[in-house]
Amino acid sequence: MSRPLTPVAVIGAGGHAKVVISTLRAAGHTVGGVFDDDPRKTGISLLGVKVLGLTSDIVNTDYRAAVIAIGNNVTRRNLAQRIKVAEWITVVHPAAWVDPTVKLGQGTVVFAAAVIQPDTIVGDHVIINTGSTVDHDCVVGDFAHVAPGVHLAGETQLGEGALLGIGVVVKPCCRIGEWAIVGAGGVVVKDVPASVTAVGVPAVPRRVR
Ligand code: JB2
Repeated sequence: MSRPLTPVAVIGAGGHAKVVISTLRAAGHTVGGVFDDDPRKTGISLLGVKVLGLTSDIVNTDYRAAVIAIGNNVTRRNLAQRIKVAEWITVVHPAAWVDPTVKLGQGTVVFAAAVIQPDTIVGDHVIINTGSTVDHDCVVGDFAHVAPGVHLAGETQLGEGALLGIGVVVKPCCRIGEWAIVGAGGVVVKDVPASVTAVGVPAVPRRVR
């Protein structure tokens, strides 16, 4: 008989958290409670799960497993560094396809209808959002976000904290640097340097942050 999964704490009480809760449930987890640093959210319910307190309150609970459910990449990184839990769990929706050769880091979420193809490596606390595809031999850095409907062709590399907005398409073998952003609908046909925001078709650098 398989061991029941331990209840999971969700960190963040916004829109992204709703999708994370839904994905956790679809994957067979029980969501025990939500934590958020906005004190006005304490006591509200998210998909029937109560916001129990601030993130600093987690240490006083029995939750051993948690997932950070905040879309902002910098915030996710900062919280991952600050909060101590026994396990950051990795969640894959049962309606996603992740090839068995793929490596997924801790705290990473893969939403419904996403596809990740062979020999791709995905880091920690990454969001592979609804209906996105990551083809073979890609590398996706820690804290990156692949938004809904993004298509990453084979052998592309996405640096730590990079954000690909909704509907972005990336040509094979392109490299997108750390903390770079590609705006919604952009088509990447050549490398995007670190910390640059690129937009358009083809995507061109607009500014350096
Ligand atoms: O710096 C922070 C911080 N900033 C926002 N530290 C901590 N501890 N918490 C923070 N938060 C909390 O994250 C806010 O109190 C709020 O409850 C939550 C963010 O909620 P929001 O609905 O604004 O965004 P989201 O992260 O849930 O969703 C965004 O990202 C998703 C990927 C939205 O853009 C969604 O549309 C998107 N799908």
